[in-house]
Amino acid sequence: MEDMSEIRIEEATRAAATVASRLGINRREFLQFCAATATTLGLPAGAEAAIAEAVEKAKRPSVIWLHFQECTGCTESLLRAEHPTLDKLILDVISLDYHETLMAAAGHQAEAARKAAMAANKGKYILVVEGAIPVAQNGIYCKVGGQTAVDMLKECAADAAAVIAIGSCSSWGGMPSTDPNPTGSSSAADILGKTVVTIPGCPPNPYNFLATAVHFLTFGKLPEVDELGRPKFAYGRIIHEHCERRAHFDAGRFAHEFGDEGHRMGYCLYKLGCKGPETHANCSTIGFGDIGEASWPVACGHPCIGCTEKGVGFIKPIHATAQLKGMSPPASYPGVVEQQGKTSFASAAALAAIAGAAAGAAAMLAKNLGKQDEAQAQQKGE
Ligand code: FSX
Ligand code: SF4
Ligand code: F3S
Repeated sequence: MEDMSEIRIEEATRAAATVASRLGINRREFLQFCAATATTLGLPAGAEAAIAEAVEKAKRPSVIWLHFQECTGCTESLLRAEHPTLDKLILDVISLDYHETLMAAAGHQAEAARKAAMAANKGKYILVVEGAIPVAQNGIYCKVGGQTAVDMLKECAADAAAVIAIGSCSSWGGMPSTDPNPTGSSSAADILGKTVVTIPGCPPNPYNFLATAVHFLTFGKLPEVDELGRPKFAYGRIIHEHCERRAHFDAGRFAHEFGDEGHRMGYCLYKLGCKGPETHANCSTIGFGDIGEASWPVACGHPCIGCTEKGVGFIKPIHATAQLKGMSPPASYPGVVEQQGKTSFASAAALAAIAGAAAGAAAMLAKNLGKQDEAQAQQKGE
């Protein structure tokens, strides 16, 4: 066993050195990324070696990325990921052959690039769909290159190896489908008449997309999904289970108004309409936007609006109280002395991982553990 793990470590180290020099990043940073991705995916110890090797050797899958009714926040959030900088990594993990926001080409040139990429990778490319697809009045509310979104989606999906709907808009209609939905905004699955892999969130967490792409690269298939097409590693649990304010919920300590004493003390936001108890996502364990703790809505003092949950986000009134679904005790409780709701991201992520939650616990764990050490050292100094 020991020999095997030594071989794997050697392989991972060698692969990491190759990829790191290819990307112009440091090897340690790349290995941290592989380990964090493996943990995010809920894979057993040692899987980081397979990931490092896949990123080194596997042929990058061609990706055609379509934009329809949306705000481009999904792409924006991907561009803000920093582990290592996504622009380097994503372009090394996938071959982004068509992406209207990022490509330099425009007009006919862009359309020609899409058709060429589809023909060259027929049956093998991944189609990523960002934005809802309007169906009212024969789809005239969204056209690209003179083609309706409905027609373009069907054309591109016909020869795709897999379809991933990124963001709530393409996953289930999202913001554009808000009542009364005048354009008939629909999901990619509705248009294609089949379940597709969905990465909902408005915007979605970039690591959930990245981990899904790395899974495809490493294992040649997309990760296991729930009945709504959401990867279970990221959407298998409700936010409430690992929320840093959960101890306040269980103790009956709530904020009743924005700015009241309970709100200032970091109490539970349930009575302000937090939809954490009925929303499946890993926001509470992996945070958002690479800035460590306090980097997701609830930590910032805003109730979760359920942006990843069909039938909740943009559907239920923001301040209506959530339906308490599948209540279970949390895997861990924040310390009772942390009256201001300031559980560290690192400890929440580590505990979730230890509990075997496979809830996407550690995308930024290594980095934030570093921050945690710095903060503790500073506190001691003081
Ligand atoms: Fe939708 Fe993407 Fe919301 Fe925006 O483009 S999921 S509107 S954050 O970003 O599709
Ligand atoms: Fe956290 Fe919201 Fe649950 Fe309160 S209701 S514990 S703020 S997820
Ligand atoms: Fe969305 Fe709620 Fe997470 S609003 S980003 S699902 S905390």
